[in-house]
Amino acid sequence: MAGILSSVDGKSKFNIKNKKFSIVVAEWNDDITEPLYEGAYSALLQLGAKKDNITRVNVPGSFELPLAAQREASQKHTDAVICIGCVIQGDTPHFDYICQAVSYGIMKVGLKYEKPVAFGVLTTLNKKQALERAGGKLGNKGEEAALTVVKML
Ligand code: RBF
Repeated sequence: MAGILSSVDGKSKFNIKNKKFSIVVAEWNDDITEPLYEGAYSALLQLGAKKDNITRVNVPGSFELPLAAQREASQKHTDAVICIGCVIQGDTPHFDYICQAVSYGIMKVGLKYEKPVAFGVLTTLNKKQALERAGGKLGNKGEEAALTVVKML
């Protein structure tokens, strides 16, 4: 896989084979969130995580990410959570409400449980910007979210 992982200097510096990850994925805009999930999942494997230690949880939309992330983070065995979503601006102010609630909610979960909880949520003005960040010319932000929690661990 090209992208940010190629800039990691020797992945063996991460010893995460016993770490347990949850990836929470919003189904809204799933043409974007699926490649983001794939990016996060394969990045974890490349960095040394074991398949059996990666759990996937789906939620309807990004607004539901904090609750599911909280449920995951509260499990004693969970070491880190990656939240995946894509909010695209429309004609009404819903974009601002959703983005603010989701970013704040996800941050609170990490602080409450003192575990890395990554914000792998695209907040874009249009679909083109989202595609560029979900495996397009600007990389895959799911992959970056996975690398972030591994570094935090
Ligand atoms: N969820 C997303 O993950 N991305 C979106 O772009 C998005 N747009 C929405 C636009 C409107 C007008 C509404 C009402 C919801 C939208 N949602 C979106 C869903 C939202 O995250 C949540 O699932 C629902 O509001 C139900 O709580």
